[in-house]
Amino acid sequence: MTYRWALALLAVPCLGVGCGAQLGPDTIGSETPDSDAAIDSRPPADAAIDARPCTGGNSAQVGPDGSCFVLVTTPVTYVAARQACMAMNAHLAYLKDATLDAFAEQFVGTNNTWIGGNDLVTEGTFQWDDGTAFAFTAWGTGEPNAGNGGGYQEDCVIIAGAKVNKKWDDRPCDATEVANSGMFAYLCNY
Ligand SMILES: [Ca+2]
Ligand SMILES: [Ca+2]
Repeated sequence: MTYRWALALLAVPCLGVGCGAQLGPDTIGSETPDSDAAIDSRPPADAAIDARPCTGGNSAQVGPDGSCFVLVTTPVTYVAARQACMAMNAHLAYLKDATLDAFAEQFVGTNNTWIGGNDLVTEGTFQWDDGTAFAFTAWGTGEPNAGNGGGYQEDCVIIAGAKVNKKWDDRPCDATEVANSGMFAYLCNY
């Protein structure tokens, strides 16, 4: 399986009960936690995608790993954000180390912004949309708090740009859980 195909499989929408079953050992094994840093070692077939100009959304900027981050400030649900990133042949951003996270926190400004993490498969166990577990984290104080102590479901992760200290916060994935919540800007990466 080529890396490119592995990425395509990993990009299949995967939310809710049974989601994990779609990520077989092959696809999980093909994306190690460090693979995002290995852009230079990607095969030629994938290089063409990464060679695209870094443009799109409301603003776009090359990150410290050389990949492209695209910020869209129109508030949408987590699923809609994921699909919008896929439509630009990208994915919601995985912030797997402090350098990437610091860049992303600065880049999103004051926007509360979806990144590609959630605990939809197992409550309390967050993972990136590529199936890798959270290793590095940058939770805000008291987060994740699962809806202020479990009062409601908070299963998707934002950079809380509207807060002074930003950092990560689990929030409802859509507006069905809490009125006027669950719709945020989003950060795509490719
Ligand atoms: Ca949760
Ligand atoms: Ca929270």
